[in-house]
Amino acid sequence: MADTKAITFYDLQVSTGATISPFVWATKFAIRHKGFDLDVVEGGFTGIAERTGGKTERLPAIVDNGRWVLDSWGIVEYLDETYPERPMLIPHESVAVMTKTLDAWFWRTAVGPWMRSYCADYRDVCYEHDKEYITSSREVMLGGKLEDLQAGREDRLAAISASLEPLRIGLREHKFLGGDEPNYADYRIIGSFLWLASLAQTPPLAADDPLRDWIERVRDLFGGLGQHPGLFTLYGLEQREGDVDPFNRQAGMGGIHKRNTGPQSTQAETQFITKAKS
Ligand SMILES: N[C@@H](CCC(=O)N[C@@H](CS)C(=O)NCC(=O)O)C(=O)O
Repeated sequence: MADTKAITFYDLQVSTGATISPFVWATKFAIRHKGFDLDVVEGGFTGIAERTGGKTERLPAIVDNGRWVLDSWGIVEYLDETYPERPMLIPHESVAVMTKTLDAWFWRTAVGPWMRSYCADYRDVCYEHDKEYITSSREVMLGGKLEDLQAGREDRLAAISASLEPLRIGLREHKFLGGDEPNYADYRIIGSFLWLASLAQTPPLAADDPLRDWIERVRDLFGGLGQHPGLFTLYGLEQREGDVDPFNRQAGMGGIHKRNTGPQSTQAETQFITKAKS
């Protein structure tokens, strides 16, 4: 690789020093994927506009060769367009479509429900000077008091985890969402898991969750970029009597996951589904 220069990176952190935002996490991984170091400008939620000289109220933002680039997706497009000779984040337009689809599903299925289950933790882990702003802005965003929304989360966490089965199925046969090598889809989803790890004071996933392999594999990339000591553990969700299984323990998979190699491979299923007739 030509050079290992650093890109100026505006971070969004909590009191442990860990990054919080899924967008910011995904962008950290994206910059390292392109082979650049991060020249981090630290800070929390309040004062983003002042820190960036009025350039933005939202993070991430980067400055590369004097050029400001805003927005996580905008930064990825910029990096691939400006440095096509370096490993691509979005090697084909189909990866953009699939990544946006997967990310939208993941937010609806997991990030939203987790946000409502951890919103008081989210506020509590912020810097003291951010807490007032985070309380008032997130209460408007979520439509209620943070403590009230978070209450009873133990009754919801197993079901949120269980709803991630499509991701488990996809990763059962592949090392990364990008295949043998990670791409931006991996960084987008790990960004949301690391957002959760930055604040979740009760683990959201079971200790033996099959997703753990992929999560830790991605966290370990780039010298352990996703292993910041301020992060809380994601594993250790307690299963109580009557809780749904937090993941599917029967590895049965049909549809595109079960290869049709001729009648021999479908015989048992055919016998089963036609047994009423015989
Ligand atoms: N479309 C933007 C969204 C960025 C965004 O919403 N960032 C949030 C952090 S998750 C932020 O900067 N929030 C500051 C605030 O809440 O005041 C992107 O992809 O970068």
